[in-house]
This record gives sequence, C-alpha cells and structure tokens, in this order.
Amino acid sequence: MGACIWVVFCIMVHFIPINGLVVKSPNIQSVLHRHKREFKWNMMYVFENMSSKSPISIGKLSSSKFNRTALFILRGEGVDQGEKGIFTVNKLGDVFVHKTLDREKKAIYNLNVLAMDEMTRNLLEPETSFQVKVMDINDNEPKFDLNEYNVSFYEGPYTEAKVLTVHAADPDDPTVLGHAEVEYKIFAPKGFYIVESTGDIKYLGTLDRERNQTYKFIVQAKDMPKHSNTGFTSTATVIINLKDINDNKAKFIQSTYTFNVSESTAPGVNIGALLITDKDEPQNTNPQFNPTNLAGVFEIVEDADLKNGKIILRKELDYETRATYHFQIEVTETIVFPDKDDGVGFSTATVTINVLDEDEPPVFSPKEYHFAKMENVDKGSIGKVNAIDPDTAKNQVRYSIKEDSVDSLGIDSNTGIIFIRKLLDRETKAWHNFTVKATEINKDGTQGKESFASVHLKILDENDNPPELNGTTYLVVCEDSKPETVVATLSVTDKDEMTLDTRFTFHLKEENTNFTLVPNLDNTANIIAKYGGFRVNEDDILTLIISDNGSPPKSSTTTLTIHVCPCIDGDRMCEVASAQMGVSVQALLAILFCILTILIITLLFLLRRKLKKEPLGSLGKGVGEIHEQLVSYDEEGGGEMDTNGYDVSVLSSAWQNGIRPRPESQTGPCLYATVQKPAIKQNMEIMIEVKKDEADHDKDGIPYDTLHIYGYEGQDSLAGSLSSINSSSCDSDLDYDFINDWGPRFKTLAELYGVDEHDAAYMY
Ligand SMILES: *[C@@H]1O[C@H](CO)[C@@H](O)[C@H](O)[C@H]1NC(C)=O
Ligand SMILES: *[C@@H]1O[C@H](CO)[C@@H](O)[C@H](O)[C@H]1NC(C)=O
Ligand SMILES: *[C@@H]1O[C@H](CO)[C@@H](O)[C@H](O)[C@H]1NC(C)=O
Ligand SMILES: *[C@@H]1O[C@H](CO)[C@@H](O)[C@H](O)[C@H]1NC(C)=O
Ligand SMILES: *[C@@H]1O[C@H](CO)[C@@H](O)[C@H](O)[C@H]1NC(C)=O
Ligand SMILES: *[C@@H]1O[C@H](CO)[C@@H](O)[C@H](O)[C@H]1NC(C)=O
Ligand SMILES: *[C@@H]1O[C@H](CO)[C@@H](O)[C@H](O)[C@H]1NC(C)=O
Ligand SMILES: *[C@@H]1O[C@H](CO)[C@@H](O)[C@H](O)[C@H]1NC(C)=O
Ligand SMILES: [Ca+2]
Repeated sequence: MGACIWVVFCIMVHFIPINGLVVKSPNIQSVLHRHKREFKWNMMYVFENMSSKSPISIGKLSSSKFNRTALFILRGEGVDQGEKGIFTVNKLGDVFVHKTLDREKKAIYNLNVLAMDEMTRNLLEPETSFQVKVMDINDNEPKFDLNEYNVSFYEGPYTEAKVLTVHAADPDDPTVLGHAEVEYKIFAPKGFYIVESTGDIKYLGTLDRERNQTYKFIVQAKDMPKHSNTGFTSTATVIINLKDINDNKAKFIQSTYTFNVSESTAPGVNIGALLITDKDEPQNTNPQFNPTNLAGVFEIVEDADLKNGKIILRKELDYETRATYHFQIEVTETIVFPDKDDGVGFSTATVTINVLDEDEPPVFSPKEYHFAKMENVDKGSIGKVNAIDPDTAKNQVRYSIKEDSVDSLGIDSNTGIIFIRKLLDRETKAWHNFTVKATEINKDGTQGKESFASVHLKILDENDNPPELNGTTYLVVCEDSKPETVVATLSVTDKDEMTLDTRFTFHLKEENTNFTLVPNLDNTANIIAKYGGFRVNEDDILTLIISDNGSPPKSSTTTLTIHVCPCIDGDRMCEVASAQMGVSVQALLAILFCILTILIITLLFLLRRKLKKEPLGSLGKGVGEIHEQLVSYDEEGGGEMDTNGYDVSVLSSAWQNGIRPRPESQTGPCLYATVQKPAIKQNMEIMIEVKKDEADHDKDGIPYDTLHIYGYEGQDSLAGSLSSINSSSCDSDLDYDFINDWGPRFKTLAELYGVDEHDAAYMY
C-alpha cells in the first residue's frame, strides 16, 4: 500500500488552469507557485477502493473572479449523470469524493464546472470541463479462463509435447507496473512444466497411458511477478486423459496350455482359449497367431471380443489312433513402437491337447453287408458280419437281428455268422433286408453300447417253377373260320426270374387234325386253324406242353379246349354263353354252398328253439306276455292258420274203420282240437304214410299236398303252436294221452299235449 501511495504522490504534481479556473491538487497547492494558465492539465486524481466515513477532498477549483458571493456548480458523470452523488464541490471550490470508486468499473469521470455570482446569478466563469481519473491499486487477482481444464491427449513418444494452453487475465490496470502481469506456476507430477509467456503446459518425455491414464493437477496464476510477498493468486485444475494407441504387444499369459478333449467331440467345437494379455485397449489389440503343426485337426481363430486364440476342432478325434497333440504357437502384433516391450507374457507357447477316451459303440466293418444265396436251401450260412469295440477295453460283441419279422434267418450271437433257419424261396421273398445289432458286453457282464448295420440278402433264382399258360384254356373259333386263322396267341408266365435269355418252347402232345401250333419269336405261340370251316358246337381238345430253357428245364402240360361257335359277320354268337359257362360252374358251386349254409343255420336255429322250449316258461315273464308273443308268432307262421288248405277230416278218416270220433270235437268252434284219440293202438306214422300214399295218387291232390307240408311242419313244430291250443276257446278237458300211442315220431307232440303239473302252472 505504501508503495502505491508513494507513486501517486509523484504523479500528482500538476496544476490544471483553464480559462482562469484552476483545478488544483490539494496537497500540492501550498508547495507550488501559481502560474496562471501555465498548465494544460485539467485533471483530478483519486485512488480506487478508498473508503472513509467522511468525504475525501480530491482538489480545489479556483477562479480569478472569485469573491465572497461567487458560487461553483459541478455537472457531469458522478454528479447528475450515471451514478449520482459521487462528487461535490463546496463554496471554496474544494471537490470531494463521497463514495468508494472502482477503477475496474469506471476509470475516468468527465465533469463540467462553472462559477456564478450567488447574489446576481451572473455567470462568473463559463462552463469548463475537467476529468477525475481513478487511479489503480492492485486489488484483483488474475483469473483463469476455466476453472477446470479437461483435455484428452494421445499417449505416445513425445520429446516435448504441448498438452494444453492455460490463460489467466488480471483486470487491474496493465499500465501500472505488475498490477495486471501474470505469472504461472504448476503443481504437477514430474515432467510437466508451463511456459510462462504463453501458458502452454508441456510434458518432457513420453506420456504412457499404460502407466498413468489420467493426470490431475493445479495451475496457479499470480500478479505482481517478482514480488513473491505481494500480489494475488488464483488456481485452476487441469485434467489430462490419455488416449490409447497400440503400443503394447499381445502376449500369451502362459507358456504352456493344456486342454482335455473328449474323443467324441464334434468338429467345429471350441476346445479352449489361448489367453493373451495386452495392456492396450481391445480396439488396439490385434494379435496374429502363427501355429505350427496343427495337422489339419485344429484351427486357431481369434476371439472377436476378448482377442484370445480359440482352438477349434476341425476333424474327428480318435483316442485309439492318437491320444495327444502338441503344437507350438507364436503370437505377434504390429504395434506403433516396435521397441516397447515390458517383458510381461510369452510370445510363444506350447499347446498340448489330450484326447480323452470315451466308451464308444462297436464299429461294424464294413458298415453294410450284401449277400446272395441260392434259393431252395434250408441250412447253412449266408455270411458273417463283424463289429469290434474300438475302445482299448476291447469288450466282446454280441450280435442279434433287430427285426423280429426275420424268421428264416438267424445269427450266431458270438461269431456274427448269419445262418438259414427256413427254406429260402425266391418266389416268396426275393430280398431279405434287415438290421443286425452289435452290443458290447462290458467286463462286468452288463450290456454296453450298441450299433447297427444293415444286411441285404438277395435270394438267387433257381428254375423251380414250370412256365404256365397266361390266359384262358377255353378258346373259341368261328365255324366259318378261314384256313390260317389265328385262333389264339398263347403267352406264358413263369414265377421264376424271367431274363432276356429266358425262352419258352411250345408244342402239342399230339398232332391235331384241325389246328396247328406256331411259335413266335417273342416267347408266344399262335394256334392256327389248318383248314377252316368247322361244325358248330364241336370241341377240340389240345394238349399243350410249354417248356422253359432253365437248367434243368421245367415244363407244364395244359389242356386247351377249342369250341366252335356260330358267327355272324365275324361276331361270335356263343362267346357270351361260353363265358357264362366258364363262370357258372363256380357260381353254381357258390350258390350251392350258400343254400347249404342257410340250411345248416336254419336247422341249428330250429334245434335251439326246441331246446329252449322248456326254459321258455321259466323266463320270469307273465303268462299273458308269453301268450302274446306266441300268438304273434302264429301270425307270422301262417301255415297253421291256413285252415283252407288244412283238412283235418283227412286225418279223421283214418279212424273210420275204428271208433267214431267223439261228438264234442265236431260241434265246437275249436280250430285245432279235432284230433281224436285212436281207439286202437296203432302206429300213427305208418298211418300217415298210408295217407300220404293215398294222397299222392289222388287226382285232387292239391289239398293233400298242403297237408303233406303241414305234416312235416308238425314234426318240428315250435312251441308256438302250443300256445294257440292253450288260447283256444275250446274246452280244454281233452285228453291227449292217446298221442303217446301214435309212435316215436309223435313223441314230441305227445310231450307237448300231455298234461302234467309243470304245464298246468302256465295255464289260465
Ligand atoms: C464580486 O465580483 C463581482 C464581479 O466581479 C461583483 O459584481 C460583486 O459585487 C463582487 N462582490 C463582492 C461582495 O465584492
Ligand atoms: C479494497 O477494499 C476492500 C473493501 O473495502 C478491501 O477488502 C481491500 O483490501 C481493498 N483493497 C486494497 C488493495 O486496498
Ligand atoms: C473430462 O472429459 C472426459 C471426456 O472428454 C470425461 O469423460 C470426464 O468425465 C471429464 N472429467 C471431468 C472431471 O469432468
Ligand atoms: C498418475 O496420476 C495421478 C494424478 O495425477 C497421480 O496421483 C499418480 O501418482 C500418477 N501415477 C503415476 C504412476 O504416475
Ligand atoms: C485333464 O485330465 C487330467 C486327467 O485325465 C487331469 O489331471 C487334468 O487336470 C485335466 N486338465 C484339464 C485342463 O482339465
Ligand atoms: C432290399 O435291398 C436292396 C438293395 O438295397 C433293394 O434293391 C431292395 O429293393 C430291397 N428290398 C426291399 C424289400 O426292401
Ligand atoms: C398275362 O396276361 C395278362 C393279361 O392278358 C397280361 O397283363 C400280363 O402281362 C401277362 N403276363 C405275361 C408274363 O405275359
Ligand atoms: C376236326 O377234324 C375231325 C376230322 O379229322 C373232325 O371229326 C372234327 O369234328 C374236327 N373238329 C372240329 C372242331 O371241327
Ligand atoms: Ca497403449
């Protein structure tokens, strides 16, 4: 402070006379002589930041016209312009400052002064302008543009890298020595320094992100340089973030890598990773793997994210073939500074891959079997399948045929020999395709893994079937056929294998007078009419022998029937009939069979009904119910109700030579109870036979025929008839015991009509 004031004193040795109005510095007034209008200065000075309770006098205005009634008037900045009330002047011309001024806000005030007579209000001096200058004191510290400098900067090999520039400004008066001058200081790790004149922060050496990624330190700005005990300071924070460049080599973290891989691992699978280390960020990690001796089994692929070397299996492994793989691998990387190497990690590594043994299923060799065997053989073997356990355990293998449907072949479970169990017939089954299963038997006897192989057995043909005529043996020829007419072309089928070399030969057992056989080249033969003109409905029989050319050859004999047929315009008129005949034998047989079946069924049915007669009453149904059913049966039956065709008198006449019939039987409306008890013990059967005979020779035979039929129905009469009798309006006190005497054939009837306690229970 003392220094400042001293400086101000030195400066303020001026008078400022203008037009007689003199602005004088108060302190100097007494010291200096007055030289009117000698000085052109028209300025007053005041220090900023001066605070005092009373106003401070900053100078005196004087005028030659000054007398007791004279009055000074101030105008301008700080008086009636801008902030008011800063400056005042008293009667004696003393100018006062009433407020603390700040040079950094306003450094110069422009004022006008005039003098006038207090009494007369006459202008004594014209308006004259002068300035009040606020003088600087160092009251501001230098200020950094930013409180925090946050910069990103690439690491790298620099000798003197300029990292950033800082700047601080001091608002104090730069014209006053040191007030606005700035001196920078840095409080940073070793290597950083600042250039004072420019504010550049530099680093001496190489910034390495891998050593220290961020630096944070403080910079200081101070005014009044070279005066360490005075001046103001301020600070800012500097943050330096180093950006990565690829300056570190990728290395293996181990010098040996060992992996265990199951031999059943499928190709394409990632076996494991060769872990690498690289201090650089991932985008700056670009390792190259240079393996040797991978044998085509493995492939090294760079992991996209982690940049490790992945080992990918490319071939199937087999523990039994090769149990371990070794290979060398080198990792390289092109980096920005080739000589940077911190010695961490390994640039080459040895990789060992152990193939682990797996319990594998047995292996068939070959994987598929094709056998051929002559047909008509029922023993022996057709071949052998073979499977072995590929594992070191070399377990035993058991064979079996997978399909249950294969019954003509078997397999020896120990040897794998496939043998024949049943006669092989090519015509039944030409191929036997099946699957053979091989099962490992573990050392402890349990079943282990299994595998399958397909077996194809082709049955070779033997000429064991004779050729057969393909088509009908019933030939038709027109009666008016011309000579050389082809009656038929005979073709042949042979169940045996027919090849291009198969030839059939045809010949007739006996020469025929009317027809001849002409073989064609295509294994067919034509039957040709020799003369033509035949007699209708005559048949010719030809015995045809067909042979093949197999070894041994087989032949068949076929009988051909040639039927002569009337023809109109070449249309055979009997073809349909003959065709019908051909069918009719079978049709007839079928019809006969049907009739027989129906008969048997009917008989069985009737028998069953008869047997059911007794239990009928014990069904638990009401008697009325049963009656209804029985009546309705009678309606269906019809025959017994057909009284028109039923003349009992015929039966009655049988007794004309004996006792007359009982009178009551002829009077009532009874429909059925007209049978009389025979007087004599005579076999009714014989009697009926006699009557039948009579009827047969009677001219009016029709009713007796009907009786005839009735007689038969009666024999197997159903229980239904019994109901009708029961329900008849007749008096039922008839005695049917006589029927017992009619003979064995009427036994059934006697049973039906015989009254006993059992039957009585169902009467009403
Ligand atoms: C002061 O001076 C003015 C003009 O010069 C004059 O008119 C006035 O009377 C004077 N006053 C006194 C008290 O002398
Ligand atoms: C300026 O005034 C303020 C307040 O009155 C004071 O704190 C400060 O020290 C002064 N500055 C100087 C340089 O005198
Ligand atoms: C500095 O800037 C970086 C990015 O430019 C940002 O990630 C970081 O947070 C900043 N640091 C501070 C302290 O603001
Ligand atoms: C890294 O920078 C920080 C902040 O600047 C510092 O504290 C630390 O000591 C530095 N580390 C090294 C290794 O330079
Ligand atoms: C590989 O297997 C062996 C034993 O079979 C075991 O000792 C070793 O630790 C395994 N190594 C790895 C990497 O799994
Ligand atoms: C059996 O296998 C053979 C050869 O693969 C094939 O030609 C034949 O059609 C097969 N037969 C049957 C019935 O599957
Ligand atoms: C047997 O005859 C039928 C019908 O005429 C024919 O389709 C078939 O091909 C014939 N077979 C031979 C082996 O000629
Ligand atoms: C074939 O010829 C004989 C005479 O040789 C004759 O008796 C016979 O009826 C003829 N057959 C036919 C079908 O015409
Ligand atoms: Ca780096």
